[in-house]
Amino acid sequence: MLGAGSLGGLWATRLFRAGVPLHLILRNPKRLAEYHAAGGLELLENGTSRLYPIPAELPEATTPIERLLVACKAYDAEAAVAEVAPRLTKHSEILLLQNGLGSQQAIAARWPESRCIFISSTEGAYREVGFRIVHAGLGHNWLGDPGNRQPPPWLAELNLADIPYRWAEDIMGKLWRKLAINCAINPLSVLNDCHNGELSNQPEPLHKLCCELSEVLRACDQMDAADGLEAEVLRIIEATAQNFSSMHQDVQNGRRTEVSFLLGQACRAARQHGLATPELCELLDRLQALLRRHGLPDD
Ligand code: NAD
Ligand code: KPL
Repeated sequence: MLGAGSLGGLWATRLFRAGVPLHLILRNPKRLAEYHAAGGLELLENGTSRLYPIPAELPEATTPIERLLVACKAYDAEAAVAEVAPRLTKHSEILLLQNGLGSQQAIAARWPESRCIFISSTEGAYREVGFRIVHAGLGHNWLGDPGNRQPPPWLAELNLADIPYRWAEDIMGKLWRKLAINCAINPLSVLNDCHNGELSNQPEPLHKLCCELSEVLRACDQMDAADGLEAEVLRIIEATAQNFSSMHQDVQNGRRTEVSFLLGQACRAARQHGLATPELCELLDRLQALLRRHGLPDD
């Protein structure tokens, strides 16, 4: 498990307690020492907290890796895999838990001998302090491989670990749909500094964004992902009315966002297909300007 943060920790603790053999790969000796001092990863779930002493190591350990679960942010994922790439076995698998699109394709292209499985997750987790992770929201995980519709034989291990999942023959559709939903909601929530629910007062900008996003999805051959996009965006705004979007939380906490893999990716796809998407472009410009004002990277 590379990237033992919020979502990675949620996966690692559930796999470990189900008896699935697993090692955490931590960034550097300081982080490894802190982890050993903490005694493991702590998961707070349904009001109960438990410590899981999952073995941990550094990227430069020498044991071969057959299956690598990557749970870093999209902007860190490729560099993180590069650090452990010499350890990957010939027919290894790389499971990619990143939101948005772009990082998965870069990794799949750079390590073609590994089977890359893309995961789209709607589960929610955050890190309180140190190695204490809170399972904050129920959700689902879609796993799929755009190059091979056959599920891998080990999927049932996820049942043992109580990880809610389905194999998605159309994983690109799932990832594009989530990307489009995030593009419609998250930047507006940042620019208006508001809960998701307050966006229901802005039907006109949401409508224009959803029209352009649907056009981009169709140009990318993602017809199913385009279908009913606006209705689902409005439904999610209602369902998450009291929440701040993940991008809003990132900006609020001074953390880098994954904008380049979300709205940036939608704008790049529009350009590649020769589509004019003035609303998306303007939204990206305004968002990037705000990020710079906050002293955050704009990519
Ligand atoms: P996070 O910041 O909590 O965790 C990422 C971890 O990766 C950090 O602990 C960081 O130190 C580690 N890392 C980065 N580079 C590394 C390297 N080279 N070697 C080892 N470790 C390295 O992030 P997160 O919230 O868990 O998000 C991970 C991905 O999952 C993102 O793409 C996010 O959008 C997606 N996601 C998160 C949630 C959630 O609820 N947290 C839900 C759905 C999707
Ligand atoms: O996924 C989300 C996020 O905040 O990242 C939702 C709640 C669906 C809003 O886009």
